[in-house]
Amino acid sequence: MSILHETLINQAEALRAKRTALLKEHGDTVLGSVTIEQVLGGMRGVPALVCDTSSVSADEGLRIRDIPILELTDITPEETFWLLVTGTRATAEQLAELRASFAKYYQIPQYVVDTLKAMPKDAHPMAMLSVGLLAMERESEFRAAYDKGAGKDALWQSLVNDAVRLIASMPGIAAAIYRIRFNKGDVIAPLEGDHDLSNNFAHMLGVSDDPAWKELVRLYLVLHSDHEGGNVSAMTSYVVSSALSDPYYSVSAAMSGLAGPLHGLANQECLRFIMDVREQFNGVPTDEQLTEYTWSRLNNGQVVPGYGHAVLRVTDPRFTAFYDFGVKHGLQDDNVQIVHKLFKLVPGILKEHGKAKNPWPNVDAGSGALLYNYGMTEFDFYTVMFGVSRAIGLCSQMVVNRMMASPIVRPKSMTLAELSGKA
Ligand code: HAX
Repeated sequence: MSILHETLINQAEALRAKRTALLKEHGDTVLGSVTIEQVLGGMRGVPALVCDTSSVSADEGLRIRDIPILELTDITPEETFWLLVTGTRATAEQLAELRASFAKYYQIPQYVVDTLKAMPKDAHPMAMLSVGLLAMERESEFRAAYDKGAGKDALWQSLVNDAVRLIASMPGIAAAIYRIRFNKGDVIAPLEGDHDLSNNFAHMLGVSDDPAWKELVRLYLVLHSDHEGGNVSAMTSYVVSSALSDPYYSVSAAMSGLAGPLHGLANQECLRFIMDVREQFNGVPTDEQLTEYTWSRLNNGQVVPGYGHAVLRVTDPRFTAFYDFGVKHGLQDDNVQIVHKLFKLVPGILKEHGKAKNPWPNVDAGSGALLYNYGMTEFDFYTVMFGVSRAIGLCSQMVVNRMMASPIVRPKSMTLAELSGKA
């Protein structure tokens, strides 16, 4: 049994006991009411999910296990996973074992690479990511344990093994997609030994040897890892895994949600927007030019990518972390300058426009310009980078929910006629 299993074993019992006690003593406590606007409006603000790994408040943004994300910008993906799934900061011994467990799975099965190579040359990298994960489903220990009749309360243990393998395989799948889809040459083998996940990912991508690039990959993997339970990708994996589908199915489904332009694909759209601005003005526009450009976009019924959020009402702290990274490394290229100029101008424009509830930048507003700066210029790939990171949070949420023995999700839908009858 791994140190991670040992750490979680007591927590699993405590979590189940807490859930049972809450149900028994407070099961009929009313949390709020649901309006027709919420039913018709994407369930905004309906308190209907449990997520212990992280929380997002309107006025501060992401906290992982109650620690503000801006206090975690120096940690590794391994430390992030440990913190998300256990709620504690890992010791050196715990981290060493986790890193070694990940390293065992950096090499992905050849059949996954062959499957990716067999896909159409113009397949979207996110479609390839979902397919790559589904191809690996046969490796699931969770499904094997279920098939062998493992009891409901024990299933989380094989889920932990799947989580470790899936998280460790994501960089290999993603890097293979990058190299195959963008004709970058052979797929690069992982580093020998138990290098940490982000170093290994940076190596397998083969984009740059710059230490700052490695630092950016690490930061990227930490910042996108989790964003509570109500966003499209997290909720998708929550629902799918509640049917006891294994993590390969659940994360693959979540990646299909992340591929949407209003969710993870926004980072690709953001850079496209920035490049359009650069092309239109042959470089960095003046404030007046950028203001006019943004207004014409809004008047055309288009959104400003990278701005607005369903929950946040302040600048996303993850945007701040990327912004600070650019400043720390003295990045000054046109794209970075346009990101800075948009940050100065867009909130005022969106406020005046009066539609968006949140005029401030979200995580996607600046990340693409940084990736581009270090030589990852294929922005169709950016959401895959996001997906590698998000798998860490999705798997953590899945493990915690399974430890709690959460039941299948089954809310009630209503017809429009039934809703009208309530009006
Ligand atoms: N530009 C222009 N209009 C915007 C806007 C923006 N950036 N953000 C919101 N609005 C508009 C909405 O389209 C909506 O218009 P309608 O009433 O005509 O439908 C109105 O303002 C109210 O929307 P909201 O309540 O403020 O925002 P939502 O919760 O409905 O949507 C979104 C949140 C993030 C989808 C939205 O702000 C948006 O489309 N932003 C641009 C795309 C983007 O950056 N997405 C990434 C989000 C972060 C993320 O999940 N990453 O994975």
